[in-house]
Amino acid sequence: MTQLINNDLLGTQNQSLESGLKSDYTALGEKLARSDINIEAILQKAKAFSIAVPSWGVGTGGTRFARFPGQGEPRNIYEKLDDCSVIQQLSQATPAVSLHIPWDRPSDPNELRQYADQYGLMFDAMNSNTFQDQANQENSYKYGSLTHTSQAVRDQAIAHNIDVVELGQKLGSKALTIWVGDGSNFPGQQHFKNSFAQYIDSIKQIYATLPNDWNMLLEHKIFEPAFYSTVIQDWGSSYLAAKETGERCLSLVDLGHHAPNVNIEMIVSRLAQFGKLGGFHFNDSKYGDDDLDSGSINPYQLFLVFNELTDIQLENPSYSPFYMLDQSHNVTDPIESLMYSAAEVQRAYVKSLLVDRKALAHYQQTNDPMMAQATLKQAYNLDVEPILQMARFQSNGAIDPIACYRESGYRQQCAQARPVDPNKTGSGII
Ligand code: LRH
Ligand code: MN
Ligand code: MN
Repeated sequence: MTQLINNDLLGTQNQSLESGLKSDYTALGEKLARSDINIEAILQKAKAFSIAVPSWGVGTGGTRFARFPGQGEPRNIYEKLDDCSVIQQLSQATPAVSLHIPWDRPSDPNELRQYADQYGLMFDAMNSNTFQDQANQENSYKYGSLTHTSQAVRDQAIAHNIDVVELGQKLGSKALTIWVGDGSNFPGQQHFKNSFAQYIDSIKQIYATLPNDWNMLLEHKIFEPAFYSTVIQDWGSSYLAAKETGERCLSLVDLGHHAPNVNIEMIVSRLAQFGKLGGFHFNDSKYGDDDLDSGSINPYQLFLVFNELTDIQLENPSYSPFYMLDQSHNVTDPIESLMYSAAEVQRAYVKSLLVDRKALAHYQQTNDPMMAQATLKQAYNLDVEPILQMARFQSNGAIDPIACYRESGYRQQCAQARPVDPNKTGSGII
């Protein structure tokens, strides 16, 4: 397998941290044993955890006002995969990449698959894009896509999604994620019922062509780019559309796509209870769709989301929604941020495994809110870092991925090999 970070460097870095890690791990194991928790069983689950990296996340994003390109940014999907392979090599938690089409459209899908293969990378859910006009496209998405008033525009958007599925099949993907920005900026601009009916009609046509082993994931978002109304603005609209469409059509929760203070963990529970929770875009947010690194603002919320997921998995161990990161970097090195985020999501998962569920059920049953929340906090407050580090170490990743990455000089090498494109220094998103 091709590895872009020198393995000798990785080995030397790990060696310098190994004995400290072993004592921390032993100490944590002893502490957990006092609560009848076997650290080895938790370690195995941590090692099995994985989350997909968004192809667009390895580039530096922009704001609506400006874009400051990072050094050595990937210029095409192959260079994006190079960066994703580094994230996987060091974090050992991100074996798959989620593509966005047409941003990542390969001229030869087989060649792209082989390129990913050399790194041991796979392709996770495919994302379609009908929120932007593309070159040589007959109709504009200025007033919407799958929900548009014009049948011709809807047909174009439907055809694009079908095309993305066909491409995804060649790459070994198993899901299509649909997010549309369709909506309106002014009261009265759009007929609520008609636009939703048009959306459902459009996705049914896409669903009809979906391979049997694929899922279709509907991603809702409260606002932006539409600022008055958005057709798929909430989990309710997403659920209704998914339910109307078919069994393999599910809802996807992007953590940043809700109003501040919304109880996202309860949305997770509701969708799962009715068999419609299909996947996640993990990130963090303080105000809106901020696309900040996972766990950087509200790690407790992330833990509470995983607390629900672990609860569901106890009943249904084979339940495995699609996990993806979706973040955008303006001020950090995207590789560092993605490695850090993957570990934060993994940390929330591991902590959720430590919740004393018997005790929690008892406190819920006996209406003891103090002890119920203390039971959750007991798991949340544990420092599980030695488990995460050991999981990476035993899987040939880095005990300290960011230190190892910085030491490798990978970014500096990319800066040499990938000079900044002067046409991409302007303003605007992505
Ligand atoms: C929309 C979104 C969606 C897109 C991505 C670029 O805000 O979260 O997932 O595909 O950003
Ligand atoms: Mn998203
Ligand atoms: Mn978003």
